[in-house]
Amino acid sequence: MEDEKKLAEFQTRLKNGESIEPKDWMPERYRKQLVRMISQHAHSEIVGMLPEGNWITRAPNLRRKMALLAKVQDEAGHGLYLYSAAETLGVDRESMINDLLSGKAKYSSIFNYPTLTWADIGVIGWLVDGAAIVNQTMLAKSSYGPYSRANLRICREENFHKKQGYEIVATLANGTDAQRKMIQESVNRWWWPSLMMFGPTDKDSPNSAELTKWKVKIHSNDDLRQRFVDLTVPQAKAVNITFPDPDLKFNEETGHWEFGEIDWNEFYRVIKGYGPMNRERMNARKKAHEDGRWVREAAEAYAKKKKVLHEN
Ligand code: FAQ
Repeated sequence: MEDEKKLAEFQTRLKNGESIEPKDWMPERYRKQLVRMISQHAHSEIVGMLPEGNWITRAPNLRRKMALLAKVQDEAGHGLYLYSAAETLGVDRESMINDLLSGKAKYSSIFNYPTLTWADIGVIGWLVDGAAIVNQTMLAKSSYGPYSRANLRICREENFHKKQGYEIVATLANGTDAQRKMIQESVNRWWWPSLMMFGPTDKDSPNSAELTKWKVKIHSNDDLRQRFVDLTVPQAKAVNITFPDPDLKFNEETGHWEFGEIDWNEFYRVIKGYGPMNRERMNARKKAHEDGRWVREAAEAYAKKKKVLHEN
């Protein structure tokens, strides 16, 4: 009876657009879903440093190198805001990281593709950060306070990331024949995986109904994907880039760009761990975690010593 009353109050708060804060009562499923989603989002930011980090030493000039370094560091910061947001739900960071390293927790499919040329750095900023902004602008309005505030800040930084990416794309697209070829080839590889970032179609998305009910998601996977396509096609046209989709066409009646069928077999293969770079990404994270062990141990020993001194 008590819980039913609390649940009704909780639903009224959501209906009134109130934000839920860490010490407020919340249904266990709400807490669980948020921990799953926020921790996966945090892991994505951290693993997402790897494909671009791969090009820091090979950036074509100092200006590009400074921007890329700043971007990759921002992604680390996003991971940290998000782990902190998840910790407010009573889960500790070590267990979240163990879940990532054991393969129990997911991270975004997009980071399991390789960065083969410098053009990929432009395309990641433009398409991957572009897709992330569409998704995270919605999440900045989600019902859980710490998660919505983290996304607000993340989106401000992702906007800079997108601009630096699009500037690289525009420069290459207006460059030599070889540069134009390189950028188009990169877009051809990243377009479909970028569309997969929004998750399965609405009819195949098991978590959406619950997340929508709790106002964590405000728009569906398909609606956000469509919004991304509508925003991105004119940006491609402005720099004479095409997308590898013969079915892409503007529907005058709906005002939307229609697009072809996504290869869902590829999506499920990648999220099950069999994408082109899953193994490399996990090995790199495991090594980084192992290399940082001494820092964690030193910090723990320091905290313990401080506690003993304080108690005496
Ligand atoms: N990749 O029922 P749904 C970034 C999983 S940040 C891998 O629809 P949901 C910034 C899903 O987890 C990018 N797995 O799930 C950056 C679920 O599995 P589970 C990350 C995916 O939660 C830029 C199952 O499929 N952003 O890029 C994917 O309602 C550049 C069924 O799916 C976020 O994480 C996928 N693409 O919707 C960083 C945003 N899609 O857990 C560095 C927060 C679905 O039941 C460089 N997350 N799955 O075993 C979300 O908005 C949602 O969680 C979705 C999935 C939309 C990702």
